[in-house]
Amino acid sequence: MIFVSKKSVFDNKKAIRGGIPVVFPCFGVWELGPQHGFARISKWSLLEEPTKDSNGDVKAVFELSDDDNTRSLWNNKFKLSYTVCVMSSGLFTELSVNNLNDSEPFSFTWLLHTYFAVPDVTKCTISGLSCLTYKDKVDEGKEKKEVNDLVTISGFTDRVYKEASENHVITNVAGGKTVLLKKSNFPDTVVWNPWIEKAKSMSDFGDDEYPYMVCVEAGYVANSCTVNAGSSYTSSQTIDVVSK
Ligand code: TA6
Repeated sequence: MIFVSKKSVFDNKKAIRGGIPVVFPCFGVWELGPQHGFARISKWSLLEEPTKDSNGDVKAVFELSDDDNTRSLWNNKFKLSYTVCVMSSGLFTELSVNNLNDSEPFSFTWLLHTYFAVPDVTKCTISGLSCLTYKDKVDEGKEKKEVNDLVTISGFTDRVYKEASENHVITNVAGGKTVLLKKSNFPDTVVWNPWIEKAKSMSDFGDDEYPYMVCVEAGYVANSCTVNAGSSYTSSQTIDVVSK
């Protein structure tokens, strides 16, 4: 169900080209540091040993706290935790951030950059975006309105949909399954496929891989989220296989 490029790099420097990278504290180009922020290229610690419950579901919790590097880019004290539950029915992932500053609030954008594996991206449909306003990043960032009930991919696609539905049904995922992406506290949804030319320009992505993936990304990205000192914020998504 989850795509990882055969050319992905695993050097703890470049983001993995696949899986569900954590985008924090900034989605997109960041004037203070690397695109999509530092979280996805940082070394996280395992907060809790993975546990298996009576249903056979496995849960692991990872943690990332501020350090000299993060503070040199984004001068805030924080603790980020990333909970991953692998269940027989699907996958639950949750992000929680604590503002550990003495008094200063901080603002951020964040997103789960989910790469879905698909047999043919042109045969996928994505619900829950109809009539929404989106930023079309392949057309000078113009604001457009989604006129289709179901979004399909037939070329280079990079759209930030604002105030999207909490539920997206994605068809033709991994062997033709239908999955339900349920979001909580992720108001926006990004849809991305690099298509032919962009795929060729990415050293960590095979030229022939674009038909076999689609990113449908739960995010809080159109506006920033502000958390006061001593407070926290949590967002999550669940991916359930709804039909084989
Ligand atoms: O989520 C879509 C996007 O923002 C695209 O603009 C594209 O840049 C993609 O993320 C991948 O970004 P990356 O920095 O991982 O190459």
